[in-house]
Amino acid sequence: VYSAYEGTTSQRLIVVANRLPVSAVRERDGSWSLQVSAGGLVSALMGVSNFRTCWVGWPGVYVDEGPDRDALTAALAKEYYVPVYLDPKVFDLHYNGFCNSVLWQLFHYVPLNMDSKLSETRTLQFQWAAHQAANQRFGEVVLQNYSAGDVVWVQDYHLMLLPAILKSRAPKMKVGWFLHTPFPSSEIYRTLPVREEVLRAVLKSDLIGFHTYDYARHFVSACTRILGLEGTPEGVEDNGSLTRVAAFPIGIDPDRFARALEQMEVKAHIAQLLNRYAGRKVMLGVDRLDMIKGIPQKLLAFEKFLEEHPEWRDKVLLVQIAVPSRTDVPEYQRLRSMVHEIVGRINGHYGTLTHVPIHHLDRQLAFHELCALYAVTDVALVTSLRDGMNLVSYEYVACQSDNAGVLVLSEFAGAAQSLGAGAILVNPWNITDMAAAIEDALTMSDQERRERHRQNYMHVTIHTSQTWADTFISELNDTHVEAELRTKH
Ligand code: ADQ
Repeated sequence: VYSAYEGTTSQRLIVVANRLPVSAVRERDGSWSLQVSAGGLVSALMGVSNFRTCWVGWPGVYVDEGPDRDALTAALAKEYYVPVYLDPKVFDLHYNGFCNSVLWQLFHYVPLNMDSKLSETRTLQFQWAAHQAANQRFGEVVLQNYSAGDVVWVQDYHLMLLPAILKSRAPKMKVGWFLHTPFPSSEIYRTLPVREEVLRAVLKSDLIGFHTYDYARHFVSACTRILGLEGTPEGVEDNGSLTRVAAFPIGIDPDRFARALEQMEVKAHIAQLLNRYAGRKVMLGVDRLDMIKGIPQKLLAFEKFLEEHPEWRDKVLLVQIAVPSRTDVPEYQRLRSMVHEIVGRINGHYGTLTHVPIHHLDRQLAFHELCALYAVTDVALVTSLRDGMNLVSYEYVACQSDNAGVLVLSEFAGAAQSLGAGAILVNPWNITDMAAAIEDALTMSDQERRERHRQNYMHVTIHTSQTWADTFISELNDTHVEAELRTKH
C-alpha cells in the first residue's frame, strides 16, 4: 500500500479512522467507484500533505471475501486506503449503537437515555461487545500494515480502545489519539457504564490530543477522579509512566478555498447567486443534520427575528444546508421531520408570492457550490449546542476576504475559543439573544465588520490543518523519544 509520496517527509503516517474518507459505491457495470464523504474529520485530514499517509478505516460497505472484495481492496489501495471489513451486524451495534447512541451523545452532554437503556441492558451489553470486537479488528488491520518507525494516529471516539490493543502487540509503536468532539466534564463522563475500561485503553497512547484546553482538562480530571491517577500539567501519570495530554486546535486548508475562489466555475456560480439574491441580505447555515448543530434553535431565532422586525421580512433570506447524516437512526429521522416542519411553518407564515425567507436543502453540496455560497453570503449562523471545533466557521471566514461577512457563533463550539474575538458569540439556547445577534449582524457598520473579519482571517490562515498535523506528529515523535530515554535509565 505504501509507496513514496514525492516532496513529503520520509516518515510514514498511518491514519486510523472509523470511516475512510471515501465511500465505496457499486457502479452499474459491477465495478467500484469512490465518493468523498462530507464531515469535519475528512476535511481536516485531507488538508494534510507533509507525510506519506495511508488511511485505515471502514469503506462504507461490507463485501464477502472473494474476488469482489479483492477488486474493492485493490481500487482503494491505489489511493493508499486500507479497508477494515466489519460484519454488518457488528458494525451496526458498534457504530450506530455504542458510538453514536452512547458516546457521541454523552460527549455532547446528552445524558444516557435511562428508560431505553434500562429496558435494553442486553442491547448495551451487545453494543459494547461489538465495539470491542470492532476495535480488535481495526487493530489487526493496522498491525498487518505497520512497519517499525511508522507513526500511528488514531482518530476520534470510535477507536478509544485501539491504543491498548496496538500497544499490547507492538509496545514500541508510536501511537497518538485525537478526539474531534468535546470531552465532557467528568461529571457527565462518569455516567458511562464502561468508563474505566475506556479511559485505561486510551491512556496507552503516547500522546492524547483535544481541540481545546477545557476538553484536555476534563479528560485529565476524569482520569484522576475515576481511576485515581495523578494529573500533572503534562498529562496523566500512572506509576511513573506519563501519558502526555495536550490541546491541538484543528484548522482548515485555507489555500484550497482561496484557489477555488479563483476558478471560473466558482466565479460563474458566484455571479449567478449574486444576481439571484440582489437587493436582499443573505444568511447562511451549513451543518450536518445532527442534534448537536442546533438547527431547530437557529430556525426559531430567525422566526423570532422576522416576527419582531417586519421591515426585514422581504429583505433577508436564510440559506440552510443540512447534509443528511446517520440516516438509519430514529432520532436523526425525527430531527429531519422537525426541521422540515419549522421551515414549512416559517415559509408559510412569512413568505410572499415573490420571496421565501428560508431556502432549505438537505443534501451534500459540491465543493464549488459550497465555496460560492460561503463567498456571497452576508452572515454565517453557526449555532451548535456543542461542537468539538466547527470547521464551517473557519471555511466561511476563509472565503470572505472581499465581503467581510459576519460570523454569529455559538459559545459552545470549540471555535468560540479561537474565533471569539471576531465573531458575535451567542448562547444557542437563548432564542431572544440569538434574534438580537441576527439584527446586530445584519446592521453592523462596515468598519466593524472589516475589523472583526481581519482578526478571524488572521487566525484561520495561521492555524491551518497542516500546522495542526505537523504539531501533533512532531510532539508524538518527541514523546516517544522521551519515553525511550526514561525506560533506558
Ligand atoms: P463535523 O461535526 O462534521 O466534524 P464540522 O467541523 O463543521 O463538523 O465539519 C463539517 C465539514 O463538512 C465541513 O468541512 C463542511 O464543509 C462539510 N459540509 C458540511 N455540510 C456540507 C454540505 N451540505 N455539503 C458539502 N460539505 C458539507 C467533527 C466535529 C467538529 C470538528 C470536526 C473536525 O463534530 O466539531 O470541528 O470533526 O475535528
